[in-house]
Amino acid sequence: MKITTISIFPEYFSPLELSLIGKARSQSLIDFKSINLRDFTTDNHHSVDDTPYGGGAGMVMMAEPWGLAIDSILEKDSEIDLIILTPAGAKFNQKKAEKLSGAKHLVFACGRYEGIDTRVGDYYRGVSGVRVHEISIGDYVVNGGEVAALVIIEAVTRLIPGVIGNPASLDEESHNEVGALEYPTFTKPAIWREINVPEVLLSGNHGQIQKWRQEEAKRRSELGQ
Ligand code: 6GU
Repeated sequence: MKITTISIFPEYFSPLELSLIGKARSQSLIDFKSINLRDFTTDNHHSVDDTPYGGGAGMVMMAEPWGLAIDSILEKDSEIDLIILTPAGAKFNQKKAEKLSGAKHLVFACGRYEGIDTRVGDYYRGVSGVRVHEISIGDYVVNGGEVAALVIIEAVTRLIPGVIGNPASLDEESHNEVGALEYPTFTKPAIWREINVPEVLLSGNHGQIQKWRQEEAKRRSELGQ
């Protein structure tokens, strides 16, 4: 899978060098590129934002640098999924992660300030080969789309075959109904600061263990904890 981020802070994506994703990159399972929006500005000041039409607080990111940056990607690759990060987008979830994990090339448009001129999404929705997704990571506001892109990249790339060391753990997740939280987990020692591991987990009875885990997962998701 190819992943390209477009941002005024391309260094924000350096954590992708680490851990499983870094390894997947070195094994060529993921081809990641972070591009700088300011490289696509046309004025001496490398401006990316301007005041909003209709007035109001803050600045809006101008369409043209985004247009030029996205066009530069489309010159090399005519089929992309363009993800525009915005708190006004559809909420991200595991189902969306699964759908995106089958994509060939994910392009993340990471806006700052009060967001990106709405015409960018409208324009690329009309370009063949481009699928536009406006996505939010939850009901809160963060300062820019970069951290949201990192969340989505991590959720999506771990679903790509070969990225996770133990694919059985993915299997177990997908058997869980969507939204169900997982069961409580323990490892050695069996008693820690006078707290015992539940007896059933020491029993060796796999049927009972599975039943207990299902009940606990259900109880947790009902409590929302
Ligand atoms: Cl994608 N961007 C910003 N700025 N805030 C958010 C978000 C995105 N998703 C939730 N809050």
